[in-house]
Amino acid sequence: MYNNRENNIKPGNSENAIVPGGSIYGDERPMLEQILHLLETRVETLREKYRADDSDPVEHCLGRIKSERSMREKCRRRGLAETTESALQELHDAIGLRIVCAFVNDVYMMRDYMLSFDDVELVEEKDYIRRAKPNGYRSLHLIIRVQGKYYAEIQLRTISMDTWAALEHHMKYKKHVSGNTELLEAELKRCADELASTDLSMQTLRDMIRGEQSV
Ligand code: 0O2
Repeated sequence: MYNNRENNIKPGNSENAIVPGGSIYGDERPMLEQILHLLETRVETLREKYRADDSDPVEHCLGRIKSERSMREKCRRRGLAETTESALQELHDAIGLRIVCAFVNDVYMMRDYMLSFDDVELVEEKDYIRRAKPNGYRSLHLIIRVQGKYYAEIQLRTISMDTWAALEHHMKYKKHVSGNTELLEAELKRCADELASTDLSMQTLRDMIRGEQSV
C-alpha cells in the first residue's frame, strides 16, 4: 500500500542469496529510498513552480518502497525466487510513486514531465485511462528505469479514479462481503464509468474557465 512506509526492515548483507531473516532488498534499500526521494523531489519542485500562480496540477503524491511481505508474496505468485535479483530486476515496482491530479489533462502533463529527465527511460506504459480494465479501474501506469538500473512504477490518476481504486481495493480484501457479488461488481463498474464521465465534464469546465480568463 502507498500510505504506509515500512521502516522495520532488518538490514540484509547478501546480494542475491535467499535471506529468510534479512531484507529481500539486500543492501540496496538505501539506494531505493534515494531514488524514491529523487522522484518525489521532482514532483515537489514542479508543484512549487505552479503554486506561484495558483495552478498546482497535483492534488497529492504518495511514495513507497514495497513492503518486504508484499514483495516476497509477489515473488512467490510469479514463481520467482525470493532474492534481491528478483525483487529489483525481475519485478519493477519495488519503488512506487502515485501522483493524483484533479484533471485528466494534468495526468498526462505530469506523465510527460516525469519522463523528461535524462536519467529516466520509459520501460513500459499501461494506459488504463484510455482503455479501462474490465472492472472499471482507471489509471496511467509507467514503469521507468532510473540511472540505468533502478526500476520504479509511477501511477498517475485523477482524484475520482483514486477514490474509486481505494474503495475497490477495500472491497476486494473484505472477503466476508455478503450479498450478490455480481451486482456489487456491476455497480462498482457503473460508478467507475460515471466518475470517468464526470472527470471529462470537469476538464471541459476548466478549459472553458481558462479560455474566458485568457480573453
Ligand atoms: P500495491 O501495494 O498497490 O503495489 P501486478 O503488479 O501483478 O498486481 P501488473 O499487471 O504487473 O499487476 O501491473 P498493473 O496492472 O500495472 O498493476 C499494478 C498496480 O496497479 C497494483 O499494485 C495496484 O496498485 C494497481 N491496480 C491494478 N489493477 C487494479 C485494480 O483493478 N484495482 C485496484 N484498486 N488497483 C489496481 P499491487 O502490486 O497490486 O499492489
